[in-house]
Amino acid sequence: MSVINVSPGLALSAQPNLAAFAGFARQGFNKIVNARPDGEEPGQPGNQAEARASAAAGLGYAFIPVRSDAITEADVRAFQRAVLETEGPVLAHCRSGLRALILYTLGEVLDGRMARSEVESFGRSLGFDLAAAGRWLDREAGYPAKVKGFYDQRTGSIQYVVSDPSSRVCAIIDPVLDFDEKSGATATHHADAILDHVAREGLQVAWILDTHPHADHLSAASYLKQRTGAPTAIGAHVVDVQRLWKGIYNLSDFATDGSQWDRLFADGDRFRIGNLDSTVMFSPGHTLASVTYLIGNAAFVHDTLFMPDSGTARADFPGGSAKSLWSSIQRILSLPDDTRVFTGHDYQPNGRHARWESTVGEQKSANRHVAGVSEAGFVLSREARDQTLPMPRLILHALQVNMRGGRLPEPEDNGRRYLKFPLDALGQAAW
Ligand SMILES: N[C@@H](CCC(=O)N[C@@H](CS)C(=O)NCC(=O)O)C(=O)O
Ligand SMILES: [Fe+2]
Repeated sequence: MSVINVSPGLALSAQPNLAAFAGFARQGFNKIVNARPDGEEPGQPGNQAEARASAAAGLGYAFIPVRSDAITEADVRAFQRAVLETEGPVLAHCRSGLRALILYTLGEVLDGRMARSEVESFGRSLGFDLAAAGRWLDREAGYPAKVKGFYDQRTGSIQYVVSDPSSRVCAIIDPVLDFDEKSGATATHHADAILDHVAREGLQVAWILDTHPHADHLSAASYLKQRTGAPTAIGAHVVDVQRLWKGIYNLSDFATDGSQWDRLFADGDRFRIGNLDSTVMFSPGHTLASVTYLIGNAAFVHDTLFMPDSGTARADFPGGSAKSLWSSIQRILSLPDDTRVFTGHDYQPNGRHARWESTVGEQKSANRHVAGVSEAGFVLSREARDQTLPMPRLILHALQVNMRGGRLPEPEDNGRRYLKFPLDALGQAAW
């Protein structure tokens, strides 16, 4: 098996046989990176077998599967981390080695260590055609909105900073307030990482947006408003969610008028992020109040569609509806095929790295819950699957904070804040 050295920390090969893994360890490699989706051709060993062969050979292993026509920045960063985290060289492969080299090269250009003009000749020097990497860079450079995703491993949530490169104005979407339910501790590590990014890039925050009142994590909207002074916003139907949960929590003096946010968006409302035009689409189903933000050619769809290999969000929370979710998804899929789709969660199916960006075209052709499925079929399978899902770990913690726009409950007379839990209210336990 021929191995091509790319940098001191990285070498490439074509698809290796499992029998070669022990030899790689003897040659001094520390980790295998498999950049190839399973099932591309008969006889391909696949993720699980490669993970086992790596472990048996004493090698680390990372699964970063990509298709060369659907590479995203998350793939590039995951590949960089897999190499950087490893002391000693990594051997990366796909079918021919090309996709692994594309991932490496894109990271070098994004980080300014290689010029765009050097990409093709760098590829030729190693015997590869990197035209696809060049096309990726040119396409990204032409997008009206610049999107940076921040993944929260604890909750599988993706938070976004979306900015207008011409004015350096940005919006923050769905920021997470860290919460450890075992100790009751709150923290702002993720929100502060977003603020660091904003400061490093010289951005001005114009909006702090939530797509819906989250049921699985606390929103950092209120904290970020305190830190930046930017207005907060959410979908106007949040008032229906407030009414519903005010009852569940038995809160007597809680205002259910949405006054906890600076702006409530109705379907079709428009707003600006610098020179970027943004439109709000009402997208109910996962919750009563969910919205999609369409910013430039980027749709922030949160918990409607997940990545094509994951499918769709659940629709069984109080106020949820699989039928409404289907309609909302169809509306998203009626956007132009090249619309970029940014999802709100990724639960890393099959042990792959976290990914969050796709296109309407990819979703239409490959979403495992939606492509080639009828409305009736979707509703049936969505409802059946939802019956098997336990409630999110933090649903009772999260809603009472998120229906207050991400504010924690007021402190009691000892200065401490407390959460409150209704017992036997949701009726969906997984014993
Ligand atoms: N295990 C997670 C599940 C969170 C969850 O239910 N996520 C929602 C979005 S808020 C979902 O749609 N999940 C789909 C699924 O788990 O298949 C937790 O406990 O937090
Ligand atoms: Fe959600």
